[in-house]
Amino acid sequence: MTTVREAAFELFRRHGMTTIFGNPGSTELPMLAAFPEDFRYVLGLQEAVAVGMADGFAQASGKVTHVNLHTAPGVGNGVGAIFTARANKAPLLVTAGQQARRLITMQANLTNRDAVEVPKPYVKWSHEPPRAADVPFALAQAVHHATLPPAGPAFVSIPMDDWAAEVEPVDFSRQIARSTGGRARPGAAEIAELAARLRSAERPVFVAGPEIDASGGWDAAIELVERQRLPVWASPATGGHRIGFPENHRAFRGVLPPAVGPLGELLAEHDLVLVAGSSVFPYYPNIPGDLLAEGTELIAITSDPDEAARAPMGDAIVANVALTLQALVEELSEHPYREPPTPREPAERPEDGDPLSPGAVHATLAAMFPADGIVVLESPSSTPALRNQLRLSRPGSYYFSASGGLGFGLSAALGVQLAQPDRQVVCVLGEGSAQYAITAFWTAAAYAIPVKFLVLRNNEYSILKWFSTLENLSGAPGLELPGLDVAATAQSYGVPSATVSSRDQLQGALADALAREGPRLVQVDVAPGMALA
Ligand SMILES: Cc1ncc(C[n+]2csc(CCOP(=O)(O)OP(=O)(O)O)c2C)c(N)n1
Repeated sequence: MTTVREAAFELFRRHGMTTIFGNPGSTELPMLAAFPEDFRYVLGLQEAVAVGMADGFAQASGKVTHVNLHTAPGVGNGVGAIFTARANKAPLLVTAGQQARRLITMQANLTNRDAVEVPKPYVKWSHEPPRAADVPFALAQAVHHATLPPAGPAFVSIPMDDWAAEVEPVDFSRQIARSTGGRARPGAAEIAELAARLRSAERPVFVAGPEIDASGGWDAAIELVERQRLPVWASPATGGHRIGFPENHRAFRGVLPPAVGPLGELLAEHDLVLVAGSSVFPYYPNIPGDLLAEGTELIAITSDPDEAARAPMGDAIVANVALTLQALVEELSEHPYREPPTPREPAERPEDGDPLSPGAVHATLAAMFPADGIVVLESPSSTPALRNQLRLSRPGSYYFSASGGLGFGLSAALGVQLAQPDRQVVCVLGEGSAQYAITAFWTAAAYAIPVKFLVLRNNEYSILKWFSTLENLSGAPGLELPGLDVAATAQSYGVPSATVSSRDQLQGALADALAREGPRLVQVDVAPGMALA
């Protein structure tokens, strides 16, 4: 006979899930005891950090990733990060310990009451197996749910006495031998029709969404855009958790505004909008206007049926984004007469200012950014400035929280770096955002994860002040953040840190951080306010 524990670890092995993120409690010890040597456990000191690290690892490795949480309070701590992982379409197996079966009904201490209900709105599947012997099968199902499109988290609650129970080896072998694939091609007729609409459009435009990168459609998107001479916009930054098109390409125009009115107006000059790999659209905030101008048509390509169904306008093709773009490329040759778009201006270097402007900080970073570097970004009021100054242009170079939930950036950066050890991860944070996952600095130091952190300190929640003005709201408390020192905090967790205020100091500190091994942090004092360039 095989134990649940042996069966589960064999299942994890078969799926390449040998890195487990987590925060343990007594309900998880039976799973973790005698931890196999071919597995690696990455400890987060709070569950939101463990989930965020797993999210970054899953996205940057393209593999389903296991995060193990402590019973009810641990799952509760992790829920905000699970919500973000769902928005990011990160394939996660989320497991949590549960009280021993015979003690659940009497609600002994640590019982996770109605365990499957808590994460339910934010996971694709939530389950507590009815029998110990079902645990490996439930884990297998969760892995398939997590990876099939749209990818996302799936949850299994596991009573702590199940691990030692026995399973039928035959059933188990059948279950772990299964593989599932969801890279669906669009129908030939759909492709022919879309190609014809694209060919005959007068002023078409391409909107590049995060799923281009996640599906491996980067080269096909470039080929299609070049052949058809399309101008390109990135989908709004609000839901754009990855970059879908090289931002230094001559066809690239910029990042779409996220609110209904301005977005509709910007697209009004086009008769056909082809959206690839984005919802239509991750709107925010509520600035009313026309969703789309009279005379503008829209077609979206997405692997997510929910995105296709909930779009307020336009047609949709539900299929793998990369395969659909490749099929379009095969169908379409060079457009015979359309003019290629004129390249936009290079980014202007904003005035340094005193304190430094966020744009000047990002221009400084851009000048020394490693060619194959990766940015993990959570610096809300400087997001547009970073996108404009860095103009990232390689696949897998950018990760951002699609849900808007903070705490993703700092933790995900560690997961991304673990998944991509040969590329330098630079994590750009606001000092307010850093607080939501502050204990991740300990993991960075303890596991020598060589992320370089750049923290912009403006002593306030700048973006919330900007939103207040935009929405004509005044008098809100709680928008000032005096006296935070992320450098001192990170240093106390073991990450060598520096604080700078001038451009020369910033240049020196960044160069030093990039040249050294291990994690390093540079905190820079910046002027408050929204930075658009
Ligand atoms: C979990 C979570 N709590 C609260 C918010 C609301 N929120 C959005 S941006 C922001 C300010 C972040 O501050 P900081 O990182 O200093 O960035 P700045 O706005 O100053 O650029 C807050 C609190 C959120 N998005 N997520």
